[in-house]
Amino acid sequence: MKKAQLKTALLTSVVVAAALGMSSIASASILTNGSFENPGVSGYEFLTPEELLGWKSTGDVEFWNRDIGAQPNGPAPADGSQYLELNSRDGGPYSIFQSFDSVIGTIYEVSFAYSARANTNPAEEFSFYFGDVNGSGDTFNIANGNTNDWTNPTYNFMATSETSKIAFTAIVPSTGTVGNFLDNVIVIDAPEPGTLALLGLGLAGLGAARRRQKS
Ligand SMILES: [Ca+2]
Repeated sequence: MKKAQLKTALLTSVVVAAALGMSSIASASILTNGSFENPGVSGYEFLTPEELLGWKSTGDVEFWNRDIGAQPNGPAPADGSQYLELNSRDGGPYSIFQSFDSVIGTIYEVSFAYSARANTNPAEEFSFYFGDVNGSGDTFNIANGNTNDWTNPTYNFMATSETSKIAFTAIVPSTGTVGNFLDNVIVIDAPEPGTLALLGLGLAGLGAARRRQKS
């Protein structure tokens, strides 16, 4: 390999490594236990707020594990082997939420999977909140009529506080033990267009360098 080729190859490696590094940082969720995999349960189990990892809740929630003792009334997990049923015990309305450190002015991408519970009234509904811990954020009411399959919405939000919060709260049903499955809740720093554009320019520059060497 000629010296110039070696230099280009090394430079390419650096840029590719940087790109891979960026993508792994960008894809790491800020949330803890967003897929409801911990603690592992057998079949389905009610968990008290004290038993939850990462999340807080206004009351007991229910974790389902579909690898152990598969249940007939829910879909396969959207991610991993467990998911959450928001309505779990009499009482309610049920809310599960998590706070995380955020940078004011930064855009965060939030995605999750939801499904209505099969074999019940499919007209389920829950609210999704993103904002500061005091509640002055955005709330979306989501009709949840898709049974035995997942719907995967994605939202972008700008943080207005150094501590942000997401929350899911049951609306229909607001009481009772059945309804509103959630899984694979992910919060990431949304990739900034400027960073991607710079990376693109870098790769284009490498291509130009290669073309110059060949000529
Ligand atoms: Ca999961």
